This record gives sequence, structure tokens and C-alpha cells, in this order.
Amino acid sequence: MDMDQLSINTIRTLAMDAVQKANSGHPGAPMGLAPVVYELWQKYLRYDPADPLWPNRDRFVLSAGHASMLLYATLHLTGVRHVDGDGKVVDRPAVSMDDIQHFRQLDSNTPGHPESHLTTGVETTTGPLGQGAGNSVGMAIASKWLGANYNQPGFDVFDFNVYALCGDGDMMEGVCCEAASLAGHLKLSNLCWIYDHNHVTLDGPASFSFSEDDMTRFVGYGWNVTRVADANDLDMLGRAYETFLKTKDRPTLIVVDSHIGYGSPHKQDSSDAHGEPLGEEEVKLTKKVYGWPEDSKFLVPEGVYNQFKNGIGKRGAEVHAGWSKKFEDYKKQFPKLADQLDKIQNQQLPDGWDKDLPVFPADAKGMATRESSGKTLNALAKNIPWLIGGSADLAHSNKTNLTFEGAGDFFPNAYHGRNLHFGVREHAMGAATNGISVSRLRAFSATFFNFSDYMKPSMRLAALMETPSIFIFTHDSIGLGEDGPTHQPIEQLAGLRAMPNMVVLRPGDANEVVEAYKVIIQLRHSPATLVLTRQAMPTYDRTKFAAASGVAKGAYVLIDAEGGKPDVILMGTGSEVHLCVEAYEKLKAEGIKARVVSMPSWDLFEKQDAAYKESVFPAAVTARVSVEMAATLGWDRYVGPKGKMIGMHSFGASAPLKDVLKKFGFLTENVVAAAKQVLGK
Ligand SMILES: Cc1ncc(C[n+]2csc(CCOP(=O)(O)OP(=O)(O)O)c2C)c(N)n1
Ligand SMILES: [Mg+2]
Repeated sequence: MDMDQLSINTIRTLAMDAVQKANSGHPGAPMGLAPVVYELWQKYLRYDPADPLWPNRDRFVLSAGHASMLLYATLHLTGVRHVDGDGKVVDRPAVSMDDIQHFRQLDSNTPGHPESHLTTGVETTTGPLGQGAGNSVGMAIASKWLGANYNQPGFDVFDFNVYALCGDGDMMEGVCCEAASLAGHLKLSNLCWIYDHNHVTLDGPASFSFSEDDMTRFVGYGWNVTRVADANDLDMLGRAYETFLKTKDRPTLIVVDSHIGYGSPHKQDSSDAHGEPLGEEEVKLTKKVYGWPEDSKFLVPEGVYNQFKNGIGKRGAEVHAGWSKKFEDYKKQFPKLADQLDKIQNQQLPDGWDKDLPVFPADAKGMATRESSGKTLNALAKNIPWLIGGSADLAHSNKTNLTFEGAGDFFPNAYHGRNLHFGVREHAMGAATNGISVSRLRAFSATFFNFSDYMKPSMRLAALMETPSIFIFTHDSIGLGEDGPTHQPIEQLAGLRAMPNMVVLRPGDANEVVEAYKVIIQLRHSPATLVLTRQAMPTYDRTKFAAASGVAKGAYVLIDAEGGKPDVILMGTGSEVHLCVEAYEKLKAEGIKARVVSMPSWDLFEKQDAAYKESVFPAAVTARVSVEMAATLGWDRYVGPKGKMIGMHSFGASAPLKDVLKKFGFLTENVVAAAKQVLGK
């Protein structure tokens, strides 16, 4: 058999066998798409299996994450090496044959859907359809940005391409449509999506639910669209990849007509459910079609490993070596830039990243935390040349514009700027932010807090894949006033606090904002959610109150009863800390000893040791009150069975701030009354 065909069928049979052994998974998509991936990896992808983190490698994203075995088989056969936790390449496979045989098993690095923090060679975590496509736009942005900022005459050190493999499901997802629109607008010519046009989704023929003319749609987005009429035609696939490489003014969509479960006598083009193993009998029959020994399992025929070694292995090593040689010269000529690139690659911050951060003087009127955020973000971005980001058309409201000299904009064909303009595309913004983050730039995105709901699937994936995306949200509560309940978040804080590995921070004054950013910018394996007010709030006098650096511990005693022995603990976050402070003063005047705990981050607080937690919330003090203009869900953990929670139990209302606060009871007198109540007074 021809070696190309033998190699392709090896990908197919490994996928069939792994799914069969696991008794779970999707064999059909890998069987249909094996030639598409083979042709790309073997002949075009600029990727060195011996150094899978080479910064200028082309990225391959399997947006159709259910086809995970396609990727695992490819990583295995191409001999991609494993990279350890310190970023060092070690001489063992990223995906071994044993890993393939433990597909979908506990603690394997071949989980049901590809997870980038588990498996080297998996560029981003995919499975929720559309997300990978969204990530790929962020990666393409990162490539263009790196090229515009770091390439020098004669030194194109950054020009990597990004390929994403998408199915009908991806094409239908909103996030994918938003991302395609953004990529077309930005003319990301380094982006290539391959659409597996196989006429079938899980519930049956794709025609049950999908009939638009997507080629015309993508032309409308400003993409170059080309078509390959048969997924098994390697020449035509090659021509399509060449077309992409020649297209310098816009992204490319390659529509590939394929047959799901190619070779399988029963499932081919069937509307049967295909998200399941073929069954032992059908595996045998299919292997017969492929000319495979029927009873073989996990067979890699003689010569197949070598085929990949002599293809992508050799070609990848050569392009990488050429790049490395060029980069050695680059280092000599541009040591400062090379040093920055080294830091980017190793997720380090530049020296002096925290210089000139603002310090806000005490001020009773104070400022909105979105204001202090804007000032802090600008100071940080000035110090960190590779901190980039933007808003979903609310930059002026979010105060996320980078306004210092030279910050600039990231526009079509002018890719040097630091300000990204995502347009009103929150979900794609979230996904693209993750794509930029996994490309090792520090990326932030911003919108109103209520619209975090539009981005939640991407935020969740950032947390899962342990990438430090920064999500900035303003207009954080009913305190935004007149815009009313459609814009007033209620349950968002509780939801995000429940998300594993998402660090949520809602700072209580301007200096807490600065401290929050210090925490966020040093995160390397967790995303952060920063929750900020629209309305002004006081800046505390830190000579009288505890230092704002307490933010790093998640919660700290802002102001205590004399002698440190409070009768009642008042706790809050963000703009409600101030209500606690005012109540504290009133209680004090009445001879009641209170403590105020500012609690910007539950997540950080939960990481503290028992002694610190006890020092903030002594078990002996059971009279406790929490105040937060959000759903109270979860506050019972901190107020305890005898405490009282002041929060939101309905949607908000459209009215001036003062009236909204009154209507929902966020008044000092209510905090005072609650404190007395829990004290039994
Ligand atoms: C957001 C999301 N919704 C639903 C699913 C479940 N799901 C996995 S594969 C699939 C079918 C997708 O069809 P298509 O993309 O055409 O893939 P094919 O069946 O052709 O391999 C669905 C609905 C998912 N993974 N993500
Ligand atoms: Mg399909």
C-alpha cells in the first residue's frame, strides 16, 4: 500500500481501536478527517515534534474536540515530545501507545476532549463547539501582534500560521460566527479554518438544522473561501493549503466534503448516532476495507513511524533549525527585544513591572473602581510591553483604553497596537483572549459585568486550561443605577466564585484595585475576574485603616474594635465595604464593638491557612453580617448560622442610584440594625 494511505489508515484504526477499547467516544470524525490532518501535518504545518513549544510554530487547533483521537493519534505518530511543568522538553512521547490505550481513562493524558494543560501538543482545550475556532482567532492576533512588534528588517521571527479544524457544530455556534466576523474584519491572513463538511451532526443529517450557504456567508465576512470536493484527495487538499499560504489579505476557509466514519460499511453518511464506538464487528469489517488485519489492535504497520519521521519530523526540524539560526543573530542585534521574547515565552514579567503604580490618597468622595482600574491598567501596560487587550465596544465605560504614548491600536493591516477592538462580540472576545493568552501574551478583555454571561463558556475554559486571561468587568451591581435590571448583575458573582481556578476579585477602594492588579498580573496558571463599580466610592485613609496589601490574602481586617476583640463582624466587598465602615462608626458611637472585614476575593481567602482565617473570622464571634449587592448564595459560609446576610433576592430596578439603594435596603442604618439584631439587641 502507498505509504500516505497506510499512514492515514493508521490514524483511522488507532482512533477506532481506542474508542472501542474505551467503549466511548467518537470514531467517525477521525476516520473522515485523517487525510486532511495527515496532509497538513506531513507537508505544511511548520511544527517540530522535537520542540513542541518552539515559539514560532504553526498552531493546529482541533475545534471539533470530540474528534480528540484524531489529534492524539497524530501527536503519537509524529513523535511529539513531552514538555514538563518547567517548560523543558523531555525525551518521552507526549502521547505514547500506552496513553492511546488508556483513552478516556482516569488520570490519562488522553481525556475525552483535548485538554491543553494535560497533553503537550494540544494547543488549547476544546470540546465545547466553537471555542477552538474562537481561540484560533486570538492566536492569529497574537502572531500578527508579535510580528508587528518584534520582527525587524530581515528578521521575520514571528509569522506563524494558525489552522483550526471545525465541524458543522462549530459553524453553527454563535461564538464561531462572531470570531469569523472579527477575523475577517481584521484581515487575519495567517488564519486558516478547515470546515469538515460531512453533512451530519449528532442528531442526524445536518440538513435537519443547518441549511445556510456558509461559503457565501464567509465570503461576506471577508474570507477567502475554497473547496475540496473529496477529503481523500490529497492533491486537492495540498492545493487548498497552498491557496491559503498564497492568500495574504484575508483569512481562508477550506470547505472539505468528507464522509464521517469513512470506510465503515454501515455508518458512512448515516444519520445514526455516531458519537459512540463502532462495535467489534464493524471495527473488523472496516479494517477489512482498509486492508488491515481484521484482528489487529492498535497496529502501527512497519514504516509508518518512519514515514512521519521523514515527513514532518525532518521538515519540521529543518524549519525550526533555520529559525533558530536566524534567532541567534537576532539576539545579537536586538538583545533587548530578544530578552523580552524570552520572558514572554517563559511567562515572566519584565523587571520593574510594578514601578509607578498609582497610590491613591484618602478621599471621602473617592472614585469609581473602574477609574482606579483604568489608571492602574495603564501604568502596568506601560511597564509590560506585551500586555494587550480591549473591550467589547465599551472601552470608554470600562476605562480600559490604553492611552499612554505609543500604546496604539490593533487595526486591520496595522497590527502593532496594544488596544484591541473586539466590537460587540463578547463571546468571541472571551475565546480570543484565551487564544492570545495561550500564545503567551498577557491579554485582557472587558465589558459590563452582567455580560460576563455572554462570555462564561470561554471564561470557564480559561480556568480549566489554566491560562491567565484577565477578564475586567465594570458596572458591577445594581449600583449602576438607571440602566436597570437588564444590566444589573445579581447572580454572576456567585456563579464565578463557584468556578474552580477562577480568581474573582471585587476590590473595595482605589488602593485595593492596585493590589488586585498586582495579584492578577502575577498569576501564571489561573485566569482572573476583576469586578468594578461604575459609581464613585471613598478611598480609605490607610494610616487609619489596615494596608490595602491585605487584598492578596483575599480578606483582611480593615478596621477593628479597640483591643481586637469585636462583638460583631461586618463583612463586605466592593462598594459595600463602605456601608460596613459607616455602620462601624455608628455602632462605635453607641458603644458596640465591631470589626470590618474587607473581602475582595473568596478564592484567595480560601487558600489561606486556618490560623489566618481564624484571625479574620474568630470562631468565637458568631454575630456577623455580610453586605453585598448581589445574590447572597454562599455568604452563609462566612456569616455562619447566627449571622445575617444583606443582599439581593430579586432583579434590580431602573432608577437613580440613591433610589435603587433605598429600595433594596443598602443603607447604613440597615447594616446597623442587622448588627444589633445578630447581637440580640
Ligand atoms: C457547545 C456544544 N454543544 C454540544 C456539544 C455536543 N456535541 C458533540 S459533537 C456534536 C455534533 C457536532 O456535529 P459536527 O460538528 O458536524 O461533528 P461531526 O458529528 O460531523 O463529527 C455535538 C452536538 C458540544 N460538544 N459542544
Ligand atoms: Mg458534521
